Amino acid sequence: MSSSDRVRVRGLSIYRPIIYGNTAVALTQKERDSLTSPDHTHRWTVAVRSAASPPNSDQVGGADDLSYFIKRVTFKLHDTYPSPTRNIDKPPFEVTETGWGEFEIIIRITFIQEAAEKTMTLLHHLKLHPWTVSGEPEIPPLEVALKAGPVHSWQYDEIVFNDPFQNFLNLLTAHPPTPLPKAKRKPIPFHLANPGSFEESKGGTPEFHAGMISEEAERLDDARKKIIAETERLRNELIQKEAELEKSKKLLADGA
Ligand code: SLL
Repeated sequence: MSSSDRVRVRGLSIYRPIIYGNTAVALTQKERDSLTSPDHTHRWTVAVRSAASPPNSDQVGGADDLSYFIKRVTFKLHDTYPSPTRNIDKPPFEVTETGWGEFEIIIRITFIQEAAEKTMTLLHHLKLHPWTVSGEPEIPPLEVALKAGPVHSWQYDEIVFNDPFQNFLNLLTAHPPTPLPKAKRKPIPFHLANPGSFEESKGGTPEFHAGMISEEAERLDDARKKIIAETERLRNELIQKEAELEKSKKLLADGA
């Protein structure tokens, strides 16, 4: 390491796209019976991965090995699990378990020493049961869950490094992330909230793609327009009600 390596490159930001979340599958009755804890209903995997998915694979994300900048990922599971703090020091940064309940998982990312960065903490709600129309949790019967296939809950994020040290920057630029595909390449997975989609979505696996950025921007824009329209409507209603109030007050004063 030369002395210039320990210099921060001021004003520069560099980021790496990641995803974190889980995939869960319902266990068949036979699988349940073979477990040491027969009350467990699902097998799940919680992970931190690169955002791009490997080609021709059912895995969500994980095209790139992130160990060039991540040293350790700690998954803090529910206390009902033995040794609930799981330190993963080499890729894949994931934990696979069986269980019966959903809970919050604390995910801590420790960067390599050269990064000179603080640990990053993320929170993920372990999702076992299919997404529903109402958004209310609903536990479907086993046959329905088995037919529906894996449940996915993944969050995209970008880890931003500001004013990185020169040697860390060199390391990052030596490992450019696999770019996200421009558009959707795979059918979306089956969703209880979209039951019509079962046939067409067979084998569907979520995949993050660049188009999602503009889709999200559109959703935000629509929401913003709705809020403006609603604010306007409420403002008019308020003006009208105030006028009515004035009128009633006047009537009352005149009558008195
Ligand atoms: C619930 N608040 O009540 C949650 C807790 C805990 C889940 C869920 C495994 C336990 C074991 C397991 O699924 N814990 O190791 O047997 O829904």
